[in-house]
Amino acid sequence: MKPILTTASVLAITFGLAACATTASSTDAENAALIEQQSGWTAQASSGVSSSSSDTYPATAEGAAAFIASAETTMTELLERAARIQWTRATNITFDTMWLEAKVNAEVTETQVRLANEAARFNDVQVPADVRRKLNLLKLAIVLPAPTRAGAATELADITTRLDSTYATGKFNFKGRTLTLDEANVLIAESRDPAETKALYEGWRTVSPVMKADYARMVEIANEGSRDLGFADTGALWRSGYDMAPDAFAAETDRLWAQVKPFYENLHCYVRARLNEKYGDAVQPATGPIRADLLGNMWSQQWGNIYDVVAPKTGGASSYDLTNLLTSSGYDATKMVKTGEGFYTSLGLAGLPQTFWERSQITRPRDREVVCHASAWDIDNLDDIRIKMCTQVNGDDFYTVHHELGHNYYQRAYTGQPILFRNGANDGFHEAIGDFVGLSALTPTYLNQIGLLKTTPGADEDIPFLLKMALDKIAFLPFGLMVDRWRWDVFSGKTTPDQYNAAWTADMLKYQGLVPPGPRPADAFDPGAKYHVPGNTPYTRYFLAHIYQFQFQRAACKQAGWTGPLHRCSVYGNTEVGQRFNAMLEMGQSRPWPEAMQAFTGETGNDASAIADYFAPLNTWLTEQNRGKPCGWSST
Ligand code: X8Z
Ligand code: ZN
Repeated sequence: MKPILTTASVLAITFGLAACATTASSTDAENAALIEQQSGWTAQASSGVSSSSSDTYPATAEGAAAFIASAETTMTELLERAARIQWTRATNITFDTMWLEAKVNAEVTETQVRLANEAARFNDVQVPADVRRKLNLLKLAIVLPAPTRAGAATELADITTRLDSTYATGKFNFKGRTLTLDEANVLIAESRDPAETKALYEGWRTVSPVMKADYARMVEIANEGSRDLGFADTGALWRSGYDMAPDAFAAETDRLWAQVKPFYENLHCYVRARLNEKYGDAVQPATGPIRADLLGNMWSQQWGNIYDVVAPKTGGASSYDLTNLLTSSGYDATKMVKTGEGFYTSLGLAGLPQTFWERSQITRPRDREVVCHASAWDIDNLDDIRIKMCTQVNGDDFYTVHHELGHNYYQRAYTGQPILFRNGANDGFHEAIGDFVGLSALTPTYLNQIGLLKTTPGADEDIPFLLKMALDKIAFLPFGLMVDRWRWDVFSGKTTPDQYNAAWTADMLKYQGLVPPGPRPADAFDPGAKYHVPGNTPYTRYFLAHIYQFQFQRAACKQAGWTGPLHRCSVYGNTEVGQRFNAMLEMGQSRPWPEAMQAFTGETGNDASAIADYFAPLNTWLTEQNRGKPCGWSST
């Protein structure tokens, strides 16, 4: 069970974060007081207490423990059954598999909401801290709650399965060919013809207008469910999973963004100038926002694919082209996954089970519709771990393989925890594990060690390498923020359905400094063309992961005794680092996330200084390149 990143329902069953519980024994009220003292948060009351459990589980510490034991048994059975059905639908989308999935997802939501409400019976009961944490998790783990009225969970599940399947099966016409998203992704990465990139950008967005009405209805139902659980709206529920008050969490993301924004603006300025040089004023003006389709990615979220367009002009050195290295070395999809596994085993972690290889979907099957967006699954919460990808032999998917395996290794590390704690310390941690490994796996040193690069480049290649990394990692930051900024406003009602697309475009401009290649049609629903929106995967996790992975990298390299520049450090083969890293993973969600962070890094907070350390030489270089150029853009 608990696949990381697939449908709403799947996410609904990945447990979120509980409130901080540092006392050995506490009531909900004491717990709330403690958190309030630490973070200014006031716990929200739950309502809708079911009477069915009151006879079975008295409002005592023993009653609470028995209730939790029973909830854990219920969820263990239900989540495994649900995951097997969800896997079946995601790897074979038909009317019947959608029907089956919607049915089980409705059952999961109903059960979760019932358990969350029943947990509220113990709000004023003195219980051990781990029981309190589990009681809280029962509520916070629900991604899209339904209200308890008859039919609501079924309507919600029908909508979410339909949204996810519509995205997965989306196709459009391009130059007389019918393209899937994975084909379009390759073309937009490689094309340097602005007419083509515009057609690809706009073409893919023809799949989503049909989703808009469903999406708006889904927001209504989930908000009703969230309010029943005591949250202001679904966005507030999502922001409550970080061991701090939801408003404090939003402020924390603002703080982190303010720390990294100057760097993003520096990169934006440099890239805009180079695009202007290549395409001319008519395509890319020298000032103002960047045209979104010119950046080598369907959502302009990672820009590394246009490295060739923006590569430094002086010095002669260039960053390696990983896609070329993989294809010229005869890699196929399976070899890429085996290589990824090899990195994890070099850290002293066990190899993947045989069933991983038998049951994973590594490439797109030709005979049926599937969800291609990459995900990692833990079907039975024990050892039936799998990935589901439509892997292509290129640099992007080399990164994605390491990313997905990070999820699987986390899942396997925390199997020793009770089921309600088998999850990431917070969702950003889950996304950061594989990304951290990827930081080593993309170093020239490592690529040389595994025979992909013939030589290890010298210091003159540092700037090209860092530029390539920044195009992916720094460019991602505002995107990582804006997806949920848009959704938070939608869930709060600030953005109404008639404003959906205009608000999305405005957020692109505000955070990323980007504009679509042309006016958007009146029926456009561009957010629906990004997987995580119809898939209902909260997205701030990726923003956090882009901060955390550098904190992990800095700590790991320090443990390894590395004294060189951070971006050249690889922990490949370092079993000591592996052991300490795994100790953090084994904690799962059993403790507030700062404790997990501390266990590995010695730090207790979100800290953007590590990403700044990693990219420091590039930031200096970019400032130099941008000298005398107008930077920034206006958001109005
Ligand atoms: O969705 C993913 C992973 C699965 S959790 C492939 N990522 C985000 C995206 O593709 O938008 C990884 C980076 C950001
Ligand atoms: Zn992921």
